Amino acid sequence: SETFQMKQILNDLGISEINEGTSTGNNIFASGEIIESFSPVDGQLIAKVKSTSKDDYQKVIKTATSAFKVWRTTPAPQRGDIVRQFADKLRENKQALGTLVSYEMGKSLQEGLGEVQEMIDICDFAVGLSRQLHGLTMHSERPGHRMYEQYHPLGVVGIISAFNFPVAVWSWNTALAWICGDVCIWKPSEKAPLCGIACQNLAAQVFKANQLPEGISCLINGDYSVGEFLTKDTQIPLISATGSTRMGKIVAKEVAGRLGKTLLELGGNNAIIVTPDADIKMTVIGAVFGAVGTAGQRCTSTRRLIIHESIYDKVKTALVEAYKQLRIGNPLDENNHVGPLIDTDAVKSYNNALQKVVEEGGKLVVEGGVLSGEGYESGCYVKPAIAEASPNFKIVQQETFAPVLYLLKYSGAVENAVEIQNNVAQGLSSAIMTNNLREAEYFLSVQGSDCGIANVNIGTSGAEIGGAFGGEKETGGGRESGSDAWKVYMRRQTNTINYTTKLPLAQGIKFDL
Ligand code: UN1
Repeated sequence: SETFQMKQILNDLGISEINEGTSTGNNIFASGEIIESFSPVDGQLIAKVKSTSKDDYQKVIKTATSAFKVWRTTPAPQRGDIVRQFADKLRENKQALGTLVSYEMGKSLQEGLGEVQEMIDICDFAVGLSRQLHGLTMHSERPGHRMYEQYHPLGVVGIISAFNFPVAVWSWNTALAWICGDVCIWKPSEKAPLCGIACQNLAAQVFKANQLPEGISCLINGDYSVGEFLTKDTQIPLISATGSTRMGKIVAKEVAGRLGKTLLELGGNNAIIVTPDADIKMTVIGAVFGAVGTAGQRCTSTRRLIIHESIYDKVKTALVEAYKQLRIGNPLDENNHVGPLIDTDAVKSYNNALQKVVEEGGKLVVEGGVLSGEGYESGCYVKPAIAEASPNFKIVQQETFAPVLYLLKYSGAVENAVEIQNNVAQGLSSAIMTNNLREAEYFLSVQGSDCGIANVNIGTSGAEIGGAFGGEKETGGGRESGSDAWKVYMRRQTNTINYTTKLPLAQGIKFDL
C-alpha cells in the first residue's frame, strides 16, 4: 500500500514514468540522456527523467531572457502576490511534496515536511519584502540636487542545488529572486530530479493561472555538464550554487572568469563546544539531532564536539546511551530516527571516514557499519558512529556527508576550544553549550567563532529562514534566505538629479566656459 500511496503522490505532483526534464512553465521538453531516480529508502526505481541538451538549453535561456522583460516591469508587490499564491500551492501540497522529498532523498518524513515548511516560510518572508526593497537617500553636496539609490533586478538567475535539501534551497533563492524581478533557471541535483520536477509543476500552475509568460521559472536537468550551460553563459549575471567545496571552486572560477556574480553555500565542518557550564541534557539532544538528523547529510550537521576534559567522560557516556536508542530504518515510518544515505557512493565515504579515523589513531566509541537484510535492501542504511579523535587528524578536517561524529577534548579556558573550532578550512555553523555568560559572549565576539552561524545553547543545524544563511572560508561566503540577502539578486544604482538651472560640479571644481 506504500507503493500505491507513492504512485498517487507522484500522480498528484505531475510526475510520470518518464519525464521531460526541461521546462519553461507549460512548455516541457527534453532531448538529452536519461537519468534514473532510485529511492535510497527501498532501492526502487521511482521514475526516469530526460535531461537537458545544449539545444534545449538554448530555448530555455531565450525564453527566460524575454520573460525577464515582462516580469521586471511588473510592480514588486504584484510579484509578491504571485509568490503568495505559490506559498498557498505549497500549503495545499505540503504532505505530497514532503513525502516525495522523504522518498527520493531519504530524510525522515518529518524533515521532508519541515523542508516544505521552510519553502512556505521563505515565500511569506518574500511577500512582505516585495514592499520593502528599499534603497537609501543621501544628501547631495551640491545645492538643488537630490541623490538616492535604487535596486533594479539583475536578470536571469541560475540556481544549482544539492540533493540534501532538494526543494528548500531552490525556494530560498527563487522566492527572493522573483520578488526582486529576476527570472530563474534551476538545475536540481541529478540525485533528486523528481523533487525539481514536482516544484516546477506547482510553480507553473501559478504562473499559468495568472496569465504570465513562459520562462519566469525554468527547470533544466542533468549532471555537472548541464550546470556548465549556466556557469558559462554570459547572459546569466548571478549563479547561486549549493554543494561541495570542490564544486564551488569550479563554479567560482568559471563565473569569475566572465566577471559574473556567485552566491556560494558550500561545505561545513560544524562543531559544538561543550564547556563545564553546559546543560548536559540539552547538549545531548542538540548533538544527537545535529549529528544523525538527515543521516548527517546537512551542510549544518554536527561533525565535531569539542568537550572540556572535566565533563568529557560524562558527555561521552550520555551520548553512547542516547545512540543506543536510535532506530534506523524507513524514513517514512515516524518511529525511525535515521534514514538511509543518498546512495552507495555516500556509503563508501562513510566507510572511508571510519577507516581513516582509526588509522590516524582514533577510537570508535559507537561502532558503525552498513545494515543489511529486511528493510535495508537499498544498501544505503548505516549506523551512526562516534569516534574519539584529535582535532588535527586529516579526516576530522574534512567534511564527510554521513552520520560520523568526532569527540575532541580541550582543557583550560574556552579560548582553547574556540581555537580548535576555528582551525578548519570550513566556516558554516557553530555552537556553544554553556550557561556561563562570559564564555557565551566570548564565543560570539570578534575573537570567537569565525562561522557564518554561531549559536548559544542550540545545536548547529535547523536554522530559521529569517536570518541570512551561509558561511565563511571554504563555505564560500554567500548568504541566502533572510535578513538582507535579497540584495545579491539586484543591482544597485546611484541617481543624482539636478533641479536647478546651474550645473555646479562635485568636489567644488570650477569649469567656467
Ligand atoms: C543545507 O544543509 O544545505 O539549518 C541547508 C539547517 C536547515 C538548512 C540546511 N535550515 O539545517
